[in-house]
Amino acid sequence: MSERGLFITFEGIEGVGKSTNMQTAADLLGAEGIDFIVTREPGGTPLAEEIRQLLLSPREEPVHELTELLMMFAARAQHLHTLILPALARGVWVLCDRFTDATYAYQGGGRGVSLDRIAELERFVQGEVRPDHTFFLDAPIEIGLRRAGRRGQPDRFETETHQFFERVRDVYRQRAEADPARYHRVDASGALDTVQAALREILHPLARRWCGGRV
Ligand code: Z5A
Repeated sequence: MSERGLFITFEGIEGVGKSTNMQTAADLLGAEGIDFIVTREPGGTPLAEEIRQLLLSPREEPVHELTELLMMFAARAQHLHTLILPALARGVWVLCDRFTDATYAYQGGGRGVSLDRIAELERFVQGEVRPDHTFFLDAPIEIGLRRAGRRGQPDRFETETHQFFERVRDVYRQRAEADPARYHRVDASGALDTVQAALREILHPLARRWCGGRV
């Protein structure tokens, strides 16, 4: 039986470089001969991507924070149980752009939903499943928003206030500090090659150890 793959997530405020650095991680795993998939939340399966569209589209009707929360977890249930867990069971690594830490940060920190309520849904949808490692790419809000601002039409989250993103970042930081075994905080404010080097320095030993355990 193949060894279970590792579940690696990338978190941080928008524009910090999650997608860019996931590509760096993918290149490293490819060079090590590790099978992996790259996916994202909300989304990752056709149904979950449809929910993503509903969540991100700007709309006139105000979206209640509990509706948003439940839609995040509805997409996650589909993604986790039909794509992520089967891949991990086959010995495939999963690189995921955001996961439940984003719910604590955005719906909890940003929207003010109780963190206990989020924890209840996390247990309900995921049982004991948590990412094995989480790269928390951290940079001041101004930097993330400036990088993200180079793109087109803003989505429903991108129009939020500076204070909203400060609360989001605060929750990420608190969670990262509370569990240093899982979270790897990477300073994402500097030049891209410096950030990529920091990421490789953490990921490379994990990949080597996993490959060693396989032989
Ligand atoms: N959301 C939620 O509320 N609750 C949840 O549970 C989940 C999500 C799962 C969609 O996420 C929204 O869903 C998200 C939170 C909410 N909204 N917000 N905000 P998303 O992940 O699809 O959207 P995003 O965070 O806005 O992704 P992004 O803007 O694409 O950011 P990124 O992936 O971190 O950045 P990037 O695309 O890699 O880089 C942005 C630009 O900066 C690009 O031009 C890069 O070349 C450049 N870059 C990257 N790194 C550097 C460095 N180091 N130096 C200079 N330039 C750089």
